[in-house]
Amino acid sequence: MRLTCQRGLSISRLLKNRTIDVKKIILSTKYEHASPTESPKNSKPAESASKIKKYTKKPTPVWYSLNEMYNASYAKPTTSELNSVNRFFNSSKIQYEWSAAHFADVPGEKIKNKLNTDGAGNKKFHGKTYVPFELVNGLPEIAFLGKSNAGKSTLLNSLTTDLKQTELGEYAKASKRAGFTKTLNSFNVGKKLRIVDTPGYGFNSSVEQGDLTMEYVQQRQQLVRCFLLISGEQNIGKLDYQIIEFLSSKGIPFEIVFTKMDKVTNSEKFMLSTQNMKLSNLPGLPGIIFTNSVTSKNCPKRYGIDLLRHLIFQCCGLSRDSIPSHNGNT
Ligand SMILES: Nc1nc2c(ncn2[C@@H]2O[C@H](COP(=O)(O)OP(=O)(O)OP(=O)(O)O)[C@@H](O)[C@H]2O)c(=O)[nH]1
Ligand SMILES: [Mg+2]
Repeated sequence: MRLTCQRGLSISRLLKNRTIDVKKIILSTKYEHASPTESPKNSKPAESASKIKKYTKKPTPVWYSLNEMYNASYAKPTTSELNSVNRFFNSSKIQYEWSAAHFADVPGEKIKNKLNTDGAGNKKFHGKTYVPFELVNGLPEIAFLGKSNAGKSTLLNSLTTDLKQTELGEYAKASKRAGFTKTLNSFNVGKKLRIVDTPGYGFNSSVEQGDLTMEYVQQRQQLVRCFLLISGEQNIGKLDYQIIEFLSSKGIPFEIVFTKMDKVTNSEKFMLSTQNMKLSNLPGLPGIIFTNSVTSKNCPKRYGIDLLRHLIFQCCGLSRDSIPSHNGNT
């Protein structure tokens, strides 16, 4: 039976007996192999090799089927829904807005504190608090969390770059050097939502950066969902499990995104190893999306980005008719 449920709801009932038989699915997956001799229907046998190449269908990587497998509890987005969200992201103006090394530096937070408390830190106002709209500008925010070098900044660029392009925009600064992003960095997407890039945890990170991110995810009212990024090349690690535990214990909703799937050389092995991670039994039943932001011979397109865009839309409460705004605040 196919179960369809709303995101973010506690559905512990569903967690029981929710196992995925990866082996069975791998065996039943119909792989699309692009054969060099493959020719289109009605093509003439004498066609040149270069012409045949033009018609050759690009192979879909085997790991892509994981997207359907792990999100079977949710309604699969239709092609038209994916087209709508793609249109939104492709036509949105992306604007870098702010960086913050301390949570108090996040726009709206300092003034909220000042207006809310007297000098001794006691609550000054009870009930409704006045915070200037232009400082808070209540757009929904999503945050990218993950180990340093997991691909957070790159995924932000990938999401905001037209899928027809292989060269990514450079809104967020990415680097081969782990621990490159040191602050929270916010990007406005079409004046409808914000994506906040965070400093990675683990190698080359600092306690202060970790505290900053934790403070942000616990206190920021505008934050509607965290996205935990995990490199497919490295797979899920101890630190990732700690973050999952932390988010779950605080009741902070999150989704999981595997990045760098183009670097996974043995898809079958990867798929079998994800089965042991019990990802489908995680509290809150997060969506699990598998993506690549860099293209290669084995991954000629950026896969999973449209699914992630659709998930972000759902988390931000945006309808498929949402269009980017080019003036004003909304
Ligand atoms: N092959 C491949 N490389 C990727 C992908 N995503 C990111 N990278 C590379 O991984 C490296 C790290 O990417 P970043 O986006 O800077 O990683 P980050 O998580 O922001 O890292 P910190 O800022 O250090 O926390 C860069 O060299 C990227 O080009 C991907 O999907 N495929
Ligand atoms: Mg970064």
